[in-house]
Order: sequence, then C-alpha cells, then structure tokens
Amino acid sequence: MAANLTLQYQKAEEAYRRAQTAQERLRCLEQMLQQIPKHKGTEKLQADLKTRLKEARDDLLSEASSPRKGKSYRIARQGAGTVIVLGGPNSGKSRVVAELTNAQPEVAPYPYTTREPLPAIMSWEGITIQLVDTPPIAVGHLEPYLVSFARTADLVLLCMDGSSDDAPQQTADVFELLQHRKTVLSNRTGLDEQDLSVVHVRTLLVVTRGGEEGADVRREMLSELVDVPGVELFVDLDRSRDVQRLGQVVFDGLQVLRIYTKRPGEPVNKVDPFTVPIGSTVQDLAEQVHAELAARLKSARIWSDSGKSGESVGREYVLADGDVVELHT
Ligand SMILES: Nc1nc2c(ncn2[C@@H]2O[C@H](COP(=O)(O)OP(=O)(O)OP(=O)(O)O)[C@@H](O)[C@H]2O)c(=O)[nH]1
Ligand SMILES: [Mg+2]
Repeated sequence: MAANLTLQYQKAEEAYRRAQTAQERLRCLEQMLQQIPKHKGTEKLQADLKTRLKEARDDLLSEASSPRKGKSYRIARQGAGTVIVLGGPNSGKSRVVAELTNAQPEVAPYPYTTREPLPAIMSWEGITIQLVDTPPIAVGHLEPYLVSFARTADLVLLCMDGSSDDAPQQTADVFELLQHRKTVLSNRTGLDEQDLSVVHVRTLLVVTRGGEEGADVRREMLSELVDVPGVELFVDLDRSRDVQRLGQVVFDGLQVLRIYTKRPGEPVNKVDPFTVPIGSTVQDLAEQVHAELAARLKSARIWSDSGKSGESVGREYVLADGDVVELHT
C-alpha cells in the first residue's frame, strides 16, 4: 500500500472493514485517523477518512431517528475464518453448506428455498471454519444485510449452477448488484486504494453441477458479462472427491496457517492448532496466544515439515503451515 502505512494502521483498517454497525465504523475510523502517519503523502487519505467519519456519524444519527428498513442479522465470527456462500436462486448454496458442514439447511430443486442466513461450522484438518448459507441474490432481491455479510467476510464462495442457461446472467447480476453497493467480488480482500468506501472481498467461483454438459460454456458466458476474478472450481456435489476438493480450496482461500504450540519438555503433539494469516511471524503468534507472553518473548524453537527439529529462531521468524513452536520468554 502507498504512503508507508504502519501495521497499527493496517489493523485498524481491517477492523473497519469488519465493522458491522455505524457505531463500530465510527470507532474504527477514529482509530485509523489516530494511527495514520501525518505527512504530505497521506493527506488525501486523511481527507477521505474524515469524509467517511462524517458519513458514519450521519448514519448513526439517522439510524437512531428512524428504524432501519429490512431485516438485520449479525453473525458472531467463529473459527479460523468466515466464508459467506452467495449466488443466484437455486445455484447450490445450501447444498454446498450441507456437504461441507454438519448443518442441514433445506436443499430443494426449486428457487427461493432459503429465506434466512444460516451460520454453520466446517471442520477441516484440525481446524474449524465458519460457513454461512444465505438467501439468493437477484434483481429486486438483495437484502441489505447480505451486502454487509459480503463486505466483512474473509472469503466469498459464489455459486453458479453449471446446468442452467439462466445461470450466467443470474451470476453476473450478483456481481453487479453488489458492485452498485460498493462491494467488489475480487481476487483480494481489503479497502479499495482509490475509494475507501469500496470494499474488495476475495471470491471463489464454484460452478455446481459442473460435470453437466455445457457447464464450461456457461462459465465462459459469465466472463463475457463481468470480470470474474481469481480462483474457480467445477464440482459435482454428488461426488465425495469433489466435496473434498472444495473443502481444500476453501481452506486455501482463507490463506491461514495452522501452528501448533508446545511447552518446553513436552513432546510434539499436533492437535488443536492456532490459525494465523500467511506471512505471520513468531511474534504475531505470541500475540494471539497471550499479550503478556508476547511482550516478554525472546525467542522460539521450531519443528517444521521442512526439517527443522527444535532450532532456535528470533521473533521475526516467518512461520509455515504445520510448524510446531515453543515460545521462550
Ligand atoms: N447433482 C447435483 N445436484 C446439485 C449440485 N449442486 C446443487 N444441486 C442441487 O440443486 C438443487 C438446488 O440446490 P440448493 O442448494 O437448494 O440451491 P440454493 O442456491 O440454496 O437455492 P435457494 O436457496 O433457493 O437460493 C438441489 O436439488 C441440489 O441438490 C451438484 O453439484 N450436483
Ligand atoms: Mg438455499
């Protein structure tokens, strides 16, 4: 990002993206303004933040004076990340959630089955990931809370029915309806650098009934309608191997590492990992384990799949998936 923003600022920005109410947005924007380095290079950003702050104040005032239209839901984040499953009617959203989690959302061969969001838990190789089933998005059918879900998600799974000739247009509608509400289904997650009111969310396109004849052609038709970013996967959810592949791609899409901790003298025991974003250091891990421990951290010992077996490393050591770490103060 431009203008050498500090780590504290970036954390405040991430909290802002995840804020679910005007009140929370206001608090995060105040934090961002406090944290932003004050120099010429950040003047435009500072001005943008002040505009956003004023908008958040106005939202708060109008929320207080008139009750909000439409339903509102708040999903308590759980597990290593929150994945929102979106798509047009009958695109296979509930089926995806039913296959990957223990939840049993209603799955039916006709549109507009799902009326309410349903959070569920997917267990994946020792960690848990939150998946949220949602009602369909279509022209004239976009509950405002779904925009908020998409904006605050770690990952969006966008479902498209590979067997339906209507699916390319219906899926393009989802892109465009969200884009009109300043939410871009994208190949990255975070605020837009040009316009802070626009949020990008990393998106994985899932073509359900992907084995049906013509699914690839329908997928190509989608590209003629909108820019489709990032990763895509064709699945037939009747096949357990495809469900397994989908689970792996969801895990990969979260871009987290599984890190196991152990105390000195204990054997290496790979259960109950912490999850940290890719790129995290030993210090970042310590902060997640305990603030006090992080403050006193001096070094660590690492056991890794790539062959480390107890070597001593510093706080800035960059972790890899599956590392076992002994933190020393
Ligand atoms: N064979 C097969 N059937 C699928 C696949 N994906 C979805 N289906 C079927 O497609 C139908 C619709 O799936 P749902 O999961 O209910 O679709 P939805 O997107 O949740 O639909 P709404 O809630 O109405 O928006 C169901 O009969 C599913 O079993 C797939 O990959 N293979
Ligand atoms: Mg459904």
